[in-house]
Amino acid sequence: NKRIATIGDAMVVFNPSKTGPLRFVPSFERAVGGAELNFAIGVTRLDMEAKWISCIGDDEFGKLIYNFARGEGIDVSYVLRTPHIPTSIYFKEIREDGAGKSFYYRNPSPLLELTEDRIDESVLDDVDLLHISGVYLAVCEHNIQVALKLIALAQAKNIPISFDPNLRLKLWTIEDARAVYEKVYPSINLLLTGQDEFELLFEGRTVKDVQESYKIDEIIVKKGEQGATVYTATEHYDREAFSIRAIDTVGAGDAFDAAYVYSYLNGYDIPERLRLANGAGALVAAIKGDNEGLPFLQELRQFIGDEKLIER
Ligand code: ADP
Ligand code: KDG
Repeated sequence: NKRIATIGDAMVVFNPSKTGPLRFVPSFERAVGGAELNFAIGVTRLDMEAKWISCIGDDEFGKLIYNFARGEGIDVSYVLRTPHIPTSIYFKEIREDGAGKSFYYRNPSPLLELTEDRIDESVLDDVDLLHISGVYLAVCEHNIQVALKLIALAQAKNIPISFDPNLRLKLWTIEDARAVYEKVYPSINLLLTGQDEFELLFEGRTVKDVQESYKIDEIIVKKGEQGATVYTATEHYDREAFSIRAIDTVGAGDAFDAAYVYSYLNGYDIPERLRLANGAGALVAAIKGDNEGLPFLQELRQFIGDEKLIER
């Protein structure tokens, strides 16, 4: 099986019991989230192996997250615990159309304790792809140094790198994000970005221009209910989304990334990767929660119509 590594914060998520402004929501359901952990769950459910590098609080919520990640079959041998900083949490607001808004309680994040010197050179020894997301880069200042170390290690071992900017303007400014991402783009093979995010980050530059300046093999633009487009140096491929009723779109992008990376590492052609990735994104958007909808391989195949679902 192929194996990926990723690094990032995880949080206890409080999902609202009803839609609308948070101040009118009286109760919440506790779940677990965090962009990179969602990604790790996504690839694991698709029969790959995932190493999730992190640091969580040595508290009740940290124990919950640790057990949850283990339960999903993720390699947690690089998950540190700190008694000094509480595990991050966030509350989610959901609009009628399924769009979500996050209210974070994650500053400081336990990732403050995961410094560069705690990353062992061997961490990527058995890994086929490194996935970095912008949430990680935003959470603590030193994370950029840690990420650059991992990126350098990956490059030295010829391991492909995927990057999702996952721009969170509640965590930092667009200027800070742009400056940090500039350091990452030249090293990556896959850029998995939302359409509006691409426009915010690159301010009117074309995909072709961005692709050529940083020599990115594939730029994958996610377009919500419009599906997604992949740009290579010479071609582009467009694919419609699957039709669903969106309940909670938070996490759809991570699901898309997981299925895209899965099919990329397994040698599928681009149209097929798009089909699987759109399918995974739709399945997460169709139910409440950041990662509950992440499909197992067979569920994904059934949803996109490759396998027949017999239920009686
Ligand atoms: P991000 O969370 O990164 O901004 P999107 O919201 O574009 O990403 O969602 C990622 C992918 O999930 C989309 O490209 C699409 O495949 C799927 N998706 C998201 N929202 C919907 C929806 N309303 N209907 C169908 N598919 C969706
Ligand atoms: O992509 C989904 C994540 O954004 C969510 O699970 C948690 O907002 C989150 C974050 O910052 O990681």
